[in-house]
Amino acid sequence: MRVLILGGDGYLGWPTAMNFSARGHEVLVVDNYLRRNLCRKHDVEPLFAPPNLYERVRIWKEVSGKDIQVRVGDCCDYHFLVSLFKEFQPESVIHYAEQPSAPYSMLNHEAASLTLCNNLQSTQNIAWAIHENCPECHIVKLGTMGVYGTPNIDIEEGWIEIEHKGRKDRFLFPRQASSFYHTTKIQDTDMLWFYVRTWGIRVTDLQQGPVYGMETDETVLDDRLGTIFNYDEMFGTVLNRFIVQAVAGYPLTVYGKGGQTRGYINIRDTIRCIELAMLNPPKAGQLNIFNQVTETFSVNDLAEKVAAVGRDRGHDVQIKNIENPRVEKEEHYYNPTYSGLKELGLDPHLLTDDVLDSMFEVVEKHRNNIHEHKIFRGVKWG
Ligand code: USQ
Repeated sequence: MRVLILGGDGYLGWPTAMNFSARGHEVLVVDNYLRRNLCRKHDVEPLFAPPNLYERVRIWKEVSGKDIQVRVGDCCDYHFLVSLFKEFQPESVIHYAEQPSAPYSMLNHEAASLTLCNNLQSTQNIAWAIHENCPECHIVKLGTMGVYGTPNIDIEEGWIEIEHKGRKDRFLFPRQASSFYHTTKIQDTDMLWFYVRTWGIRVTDLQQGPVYGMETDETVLDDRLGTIFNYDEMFGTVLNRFIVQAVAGYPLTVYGKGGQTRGYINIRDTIRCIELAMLNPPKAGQLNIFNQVTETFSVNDLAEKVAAVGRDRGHDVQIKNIENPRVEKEEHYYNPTYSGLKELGLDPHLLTDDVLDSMFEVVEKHRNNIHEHKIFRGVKWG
């Protein structure tokens, strides 16, 4: 397939680009380096500095013999985006081009506004670019499980049938996010659902849980092909952070009681899910929603697993419950459905001690790059 990957420089975007290229898809990656720039601005650079996108594709060509095309630009610039659709005529567009951090979105007014404008304008532009240029093109948008919040009922895969006063209808499952970033992900789903109903475009929304890991079949081919790996409070996800903290001898930062439960997924499975979604597009005028997680854990479960493997590897791992900077339930019911992607063929990589060991190995190799001041700054929701 001809695949346009928007946000192709990011934690998930670059490994997706290499994987799709390796599997024979024709890939164009686009990015405006927003993530890199925000990391630089806020002094939270990743564990190792990846080469720029042009350099990344040169290294990929050297290693694999395959081409990936690159454009550097902003998806919020409609003329730029339209030029990509006209020139490349993608069959699928993978939409990763959003500001992905919940804490960043709660930092201050400027950060909240950037999150709002970037996430909604990019999504709006993609819908219009498709409507006006490639109406058959399938949008695969990365959503988030966080849109559902932590309701006291089972979470369905996107939709719920409601019977009210003797009549029935099917609606999007109720959403009530616990950060402003997550709220923009509710809004972009609503926007796409409107355009699906109105224009008959094709969209898949993948409600993904926090991702962990840094190794895929392609990143392991050459150190220079590694993905952006953040361990700071704003751009690092919890399990990735805990591994770095364990290696640095920094007590694992469990927020509050640590009973917060989420659905997690290995980065390898993320990429597979994106491809499965892409290869199984909805009909025109249909919105597919999948819950993209493979197992659920509480923060306490993750801390204990990391501590056990870390101690076996000789690290002095401590766990510390610290005051929760976020406003979220610390003890709650959590039972999401996540069968759709398995039915399409996902064979999950679960969180085993071997997986944790291999994450430790990579982080230990870069231990001299860990800066403790980046680990916790306490961005408060309140
Ligand atoms: N947490 C801790 N200690 C930490 C960091 C996090 O206890 O040092 C807790 C958080 O309070 C939260 C849980 O761990 O309850 C997960 O936090 P996270 O930072 O790993 O994930 P989150 O902020 O929810 O966001 C991440 C990605 C986001 C994605 C989302 C999926 O940054 O892009 O959309 O995971 S989900 O959480 O399902 O909404």
